[in-house]
Parts: sequence; C-alpha cells; structure tokens
Amino acid sequence: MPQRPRRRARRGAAAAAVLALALAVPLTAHATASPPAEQRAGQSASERDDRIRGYEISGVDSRAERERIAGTGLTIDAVREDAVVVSGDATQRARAEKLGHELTPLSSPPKRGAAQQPGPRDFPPDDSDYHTYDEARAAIDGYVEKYPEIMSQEVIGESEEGREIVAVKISDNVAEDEAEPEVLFTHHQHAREHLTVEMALYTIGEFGAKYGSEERITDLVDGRELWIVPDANPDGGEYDIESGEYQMWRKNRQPNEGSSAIGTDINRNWAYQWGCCGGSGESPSDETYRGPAAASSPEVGVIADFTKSRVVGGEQQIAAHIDFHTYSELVLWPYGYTHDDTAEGLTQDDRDAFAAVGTDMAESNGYTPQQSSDLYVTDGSINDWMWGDQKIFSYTFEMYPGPNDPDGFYPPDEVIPEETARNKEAMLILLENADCMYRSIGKEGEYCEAS
Ligand code: GEM
Ligand code: CA
Ligand code: CA
Ligand code: ZN
Repeated sequence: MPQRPRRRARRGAAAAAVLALALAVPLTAHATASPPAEQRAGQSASERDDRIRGYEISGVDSRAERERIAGTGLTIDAVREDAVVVSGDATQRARAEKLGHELTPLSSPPKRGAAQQPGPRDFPPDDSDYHTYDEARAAIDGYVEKYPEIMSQEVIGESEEGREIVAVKISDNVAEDEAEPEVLFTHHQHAREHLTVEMALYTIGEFGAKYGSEERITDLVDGRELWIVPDANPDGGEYDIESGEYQMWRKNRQPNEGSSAIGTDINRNWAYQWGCCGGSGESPSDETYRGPAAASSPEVGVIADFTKSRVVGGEQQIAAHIDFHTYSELVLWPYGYTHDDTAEGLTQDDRDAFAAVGTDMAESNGYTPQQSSDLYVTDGSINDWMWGDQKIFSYTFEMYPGPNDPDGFYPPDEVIPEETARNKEAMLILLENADCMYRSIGKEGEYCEAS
C-alpha cells in the first residue's frame, strides 16, 4: 500500500509548512486567519474533503444540464426520471452548488460484515463471492487448466503498479490463429465497477462448461475467436477494496505530475477525439480526468496495443466488442463525443447496424438501448476509439442495478449469478452477428463478401 505512507508524508510536509509560516509571521490578522488548531490537527477533515461521496441532484431533466454538471469534474453515475446521481469530492460538490444545484448526500457504500474485520485487500466478508485481483487470476488459471482444448491466456501487459493484465482466448484449435471472426470483451475500466470482473469469470466458465453440450455455444466456439480481458484496471480495483471499506474509486492509480491527486479516468484516455468536446476533465483531481495526453495511461496502452495486434494482413480481425461497466442497465453505442447520430467515419448504415444489434441485445437482457451521448457527451472513451480508429462494432454495457437502485456500484454478492447470466443471450447475439454486422439491416450483400 504505497499511497498510505506517501499521503502521510504529504500531510506532514503541509503541517510543517503551516508551522514555519506561523513562526515566521508575527501575530497579525493573517496569522489568526489560519484555521483553528483542532481543525488543522484533525487530519480527518482534509481526508474527508478528498473522499469521494455520492449525491442525488433533483430537478435535472435535460442533457444540457447533465453536461454542465459533468463539467464540474463530478461523474454522472445514474440518470433518473427527474434527477441525476453523481459522485466526487468536496471541491467538485462546491462547483455544482455554485451552478445553483442542491446535492443530497447518499448513504456511504455498504459495510457488509465489516465488523468481522476483513484482511487487507479483500472484499467485506458478506461480499466475499466477489473476486479480488489474485482470486480472479486463480479462477482464470483454473478454467484454462480445466478446458485446455478451447482456452488459453496471455499476459498482454502491466498496469501502472505492475499488475499483469491478462487476455483469455476461447476457440477451437485455440493455439492456432484461425481465419474466424474475432470478438473482444473488456471489463473493469472503472475501479468500483466490480461486478464486471464477475461478468468475465462467468463468461469464461460458461463457455467452458457448455462447449460440446450446448449447440449454440459449441458452434460459436468453433466458428469464432473470443478474447476476454477480465480486468483493465487492477490497481484501481484493489485500491477500492484494500482498506476493507469501499472507496467509491473510479480511476486508475497513476500519479499526476505537479498534483497530489491520483489517477486518470481510463475511459476518457483513449486516442480518438481525445479531450475534444467537453466530455472529460482536464484537472487531475477531476473524476473524469482525461490524463495529460491521449493513451497516457499504461492500461489504455496495453489494451490498445493488444487490439492493434489483431490486425492480420492489414485487416482488423476483431469485428465486435463489448466494454462492461456498471450501473444503470444500458446498452450504449458510439459516438460519445458528439450528439450527432452520424459523424466522420460513422455512416447511417453503420449507425443503423449498431442500433439494430444493440436493440436485439437489449431486448434479451431488458436493458435500455441508446447512443451513449444521449445521456451526456464523453470524449476519449473506448467505444469511440474502437469504432473510430479500428472499425470495431463497440458497445458499452452498463450492468445491474438499474438507475434507481440505491445499491449503485455495490450490489450484494448474492446477485452475481443472476446478473451475469442475464447477459449470456446478448453475448451470443453479438457473436452470431460478428461475421457480418450489416446482416442486421439486410445489407449483407452490400457490405459482407460471401456471407
Ligand atoms: C460511462 S460508460 C461510457 C459511455 N460512453 C460511451 N461513449 N460509450 C462512463 O465512462 O462515464 C459510465 C460508466 O462509467 O459506467
Ligand atoms: Ca478456432
Ligand atoms: Ca483469427
Ligand atoms: Zn464505468
């Protein structure tokens, strides 16, 4: 836990600076204007100030107002009928209040069985079915060992703090790169969205268990190559749980030069229209900080390089992609950086195919399908890069719970089986469409050779 000592050191330095100032400056109005000793000594106050908290803001019913709120550096976590749920620190809260909004604090994240004293770097005892980074790695090792005919894994790179980022491949003749349409699932760009790692483990386990007995899965394993990256942000995920109390952490754990604020929002750091359109934060303390440069976060670099490595003979082999997030029960498609339905590199037919397959998937899991910018603009998201740069049909799934559920990012572990299995049919639909996404709009003759 390197950040603990570091933070303590910083506070020590700040206290020393205050003391030096008090000694150097005679007792004037300036000196007495410094905060009372008990506040200064109460380090918890400053700690509380950069703690991330959730709020509801009522009376917000337009995209324009949501985008103004997002401009404060808060994240919009859920869009409700006449309200939004946001999260951020005290500075961001103050900015939103300055816009004239009232922020109603939501209860802090649940402490499930916290009294039972979890060891460090683990979920609260009552949420122990969630997998830590090490537990997920062990589960993946177990599956690959159990189903070696159709599964392999490779380390595709490392996170900021040196944790390995893994890609699992599922296909028949898994050791060979066959000429089969490829599909990519990525998970857990955002630290607190732990259910998405469970989603990956479910998919790996389900495809392994049902290969050879369930016809659709067997056909898809034989006819596709599936890549799964279960954990795009292992540092953030571990930070969120390591104290035994959920931290509401979103970003990675990359230090920022010239700032004590930690982290880049990985899903604002992708190198397509990066930072173009007011859909990301420019200050390191923003919850949606886009980073100092496009693809500056190691985690984006690793997954972007892996994706580009699937260009074979000048052709991107990956046809379709889902990036799993929580929460709100949505199926989203690009672009995020513009409100327009079509834009450079995104034709009406492209958009219609996105919407047709997206709507089919949403009918299967009961989520709401829409273009991602219908909610608010985001720039530098993975979907925009995957489509804009690589022409991969790229969706975001916002998993359970729905936008009105108070559990938000931290649903109890009892929901894991049902809420992961809920997306099986949608994944099968995407895999079945991956050989020709334009079949969904009846234009396979125009766009797909020999299909
Ligand atoms: C969203 S997910 C991204 C949606 N935007 C696009 N362009 N697909 C985010 O990143 O803020 C919400 C979430 O984090 O779950
Ligand atoms: Ca194969
Ligand atoms: Ca291949
Ligand atoms: Zn997310």
